[in-house]
Amino acid sequence: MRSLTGYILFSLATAVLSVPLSEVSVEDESFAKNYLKKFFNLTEEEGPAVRRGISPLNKKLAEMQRFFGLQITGSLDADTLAMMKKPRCGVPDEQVARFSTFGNNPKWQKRSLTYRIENYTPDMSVAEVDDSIEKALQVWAKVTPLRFTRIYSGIADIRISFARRAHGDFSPFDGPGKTLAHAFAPGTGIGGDAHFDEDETFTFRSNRGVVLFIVAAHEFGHSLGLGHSNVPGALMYPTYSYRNPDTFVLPQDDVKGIEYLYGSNPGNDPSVVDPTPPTTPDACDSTMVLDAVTTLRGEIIFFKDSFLWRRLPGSRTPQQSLIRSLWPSAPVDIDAAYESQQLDTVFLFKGRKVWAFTGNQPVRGYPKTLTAFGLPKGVRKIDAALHDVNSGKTLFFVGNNYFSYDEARKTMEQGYPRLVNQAFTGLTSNVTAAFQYRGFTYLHSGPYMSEYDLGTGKLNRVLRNSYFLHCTNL
Ligand code: 0DY
Ligand code: ZN
Ligand code: ZN
Repeated sequence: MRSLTGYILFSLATAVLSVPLSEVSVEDESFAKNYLKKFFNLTEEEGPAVRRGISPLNKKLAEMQRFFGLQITGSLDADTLAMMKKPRCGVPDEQVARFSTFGNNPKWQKRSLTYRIENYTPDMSVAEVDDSIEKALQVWAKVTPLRFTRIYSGIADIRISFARRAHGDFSPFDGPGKTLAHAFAPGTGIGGDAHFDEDETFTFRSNRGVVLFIVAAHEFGHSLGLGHSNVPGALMYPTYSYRNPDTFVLPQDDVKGIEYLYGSNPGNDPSVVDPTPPTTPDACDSTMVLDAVTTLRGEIIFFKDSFLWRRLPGSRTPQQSLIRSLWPSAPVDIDAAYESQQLDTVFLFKGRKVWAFTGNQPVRGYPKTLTAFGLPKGVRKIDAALHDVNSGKTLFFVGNNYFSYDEARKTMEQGYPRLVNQAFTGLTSNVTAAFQYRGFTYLHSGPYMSEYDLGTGKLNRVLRNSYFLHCTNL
């Protein structure tokens, strides 16, 4: 069996499973489990591996060890634990977990590969399937020396098919949801092949169902030798999230992964290639300027580009994910955000538009425009929004000014805008994000964050983003 799990099983069979977890302290064991849950998608699910006596934990340990180039033992040994405890910023760049390849780095030994579409899904037209597959292969061809030729008969390197449930490769599909597709690492026979779960609803570009182009591009990453990446936003991240196929650009992490295997595209003139590949913002970057910050039911949420970090009340380490995975209909690159605890609603601002969500449900009637909040028509965007729990007022920052919105009366207060500098001392540039937490008010300007006590009007101290948004341990 040469499936994804097959590779892991194969390497485990040759590995020593001698150091049992019981020799490790209970704290270390649960630390390791949490680490694997967070970064390597460890779940408690049953699978073929469980029946063979290899637990999901051992499997994930092996995966992680491969990631970091440690000895693959599948057990929690000292080296592995030490790697888990290394702060991410202290790790040399080469060792930061990101893209991965399979066990012995299988890759194609030729640059010209053939593919064949063996059957079609009834969900889409033939032309749409052909186009999605072709474009998905081009995603990789663009950044490598690899070239793909379609064949209509005979045995192709990459055989593409749609199937449901058991389909002859010992990795049956699971009905709608969960596994959407799988693919085999480079090799002869089934190697390189990509299978799509016919129980999914595939689409060409709508955000209902799953976009075949995106899933296929991910699967072909496997067909070419890439494993999963733990960088949120990477195409090879283990979970699907909707992206617009018309504007898709292969993220930086995936470019690095595939170039590591095959080198870059010799025909690419660096000045005419795509816009710089999208990168995932790094909490460890002390110069990062956040787009917005808000609370949400006791959590703090930090926004940057298409990403957010959630800082849960009990935990010091924020979790990064895509904005879309929390709110599929939300915008990216937002300007401002705030939470109204009374309405149990979070408002997101971008340009003249305002979105509203209660929990992860969109609120009916939104998106609205800024004028719905009583802001003058001339305001094209706001820089930040701050909800003051004590007064029930929400401040909207626009340039040097701010407005004050009365949440209870749903009107803008008289006598505004006022100058930001008159109410908040010590700010040297515009407010870029704002929020309240545990009675204090935080105004970001650039990478700095000023802590105010609104009761006394006093500036307490100037901090960095990292005060709340800790650099994650990886
Ligand atoms: N296939 O490549 C997968 O990763 C399987 C799981 C694997 C253990 C066989 C899979 O279908 N995972 C789902 C997936 O969508 C997970 C999910 O979100 N339901 N993977 C493909 C995918 C497609 C597009 C991932 C990304 C983008 N990032
Ligand atoms: Zn299959
Ligand atoms: Zn995958």
